[in-house]
Amino acid sequence: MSRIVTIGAAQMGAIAPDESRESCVARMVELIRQAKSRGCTFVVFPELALTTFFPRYFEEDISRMDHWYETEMPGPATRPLFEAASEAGIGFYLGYAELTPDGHRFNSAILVDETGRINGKYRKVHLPGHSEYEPHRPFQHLEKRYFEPGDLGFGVWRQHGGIIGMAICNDRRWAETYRVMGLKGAEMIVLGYNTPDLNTSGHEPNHLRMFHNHLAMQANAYMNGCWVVGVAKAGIEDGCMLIGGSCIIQPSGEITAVATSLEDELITTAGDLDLCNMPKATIFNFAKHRRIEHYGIIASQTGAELPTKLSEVAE
Ligand code: CDV
Repeated sequence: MSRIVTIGAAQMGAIAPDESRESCVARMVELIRQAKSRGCTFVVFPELALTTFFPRYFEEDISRMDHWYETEMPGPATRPLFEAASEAGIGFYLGYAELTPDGHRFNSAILVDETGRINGKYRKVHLPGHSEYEPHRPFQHLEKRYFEPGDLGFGVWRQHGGIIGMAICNDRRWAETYRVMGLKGAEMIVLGYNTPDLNTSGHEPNHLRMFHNHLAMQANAYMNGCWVVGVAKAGIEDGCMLIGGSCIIQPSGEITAVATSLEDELITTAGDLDLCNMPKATIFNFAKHRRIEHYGIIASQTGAELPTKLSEVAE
């Protein structure tokens, strides 16, 4: 049986602070229409795809930010997306801000199957940025203020004849993200991102933002023998430039499609999940080659602990 999934990476251009959910959803429905006409069965949307990237705004009283979050999924504004996708027989990944009934806030994503059923949920684990106002920055990145670290771990789900895992933005820079899902058999890891073209934490030439974006996803696709689909919200949002560069990466680590604009843009690849088989059976056959007796500190220690002696050479 063929395991080809025609993947659509649905990059979105900027979302202005006053743009409504309905308008964002109408843009996504148009991308679903294009995806259908190009034979896609699965579409990936960005992180926080229903609103502007609101963690750039400081608010003392967090409850005054409630309007940026979804309290139900689908809700009245998002239901047309679910309907359009299921009518088209298309499954999708959608990133949004989640406010739970008991008051917890997460940067979340869902995996929806081709019938419109929510098959999986992920809550962002690696939250970047800071929790208090930092006046030296040209703009804020307050994810640590507005979200709790995800409490669901890195799940994978059977869908579209394969095994799909989810991540969100900053997660893509961490090898652990992919390896945990790789150890659960992930054949496709999908993620959305909002990445300013300026590093406000330290000096870094702007061109490195795109290089690191692709470097991390390509390397980890290769090292886990899986497809990786990374989808941007791009362009100038309220004066803040977000990189584009949405891409589809095959298990060799090579990019098969890349966005060329900073606007709403659909890129596609007919992705054969069986391309995962060879790397998973040979060079990255985890069961055969991993040496877990040497990996313990990866899961028990966060920061680096330096050697105490000047040189520690094994006898
Ligand atoms: N939304 C994000 O997680 N953005 C981060 C920051 C650090 C730019 C990113 O890793 O792209």
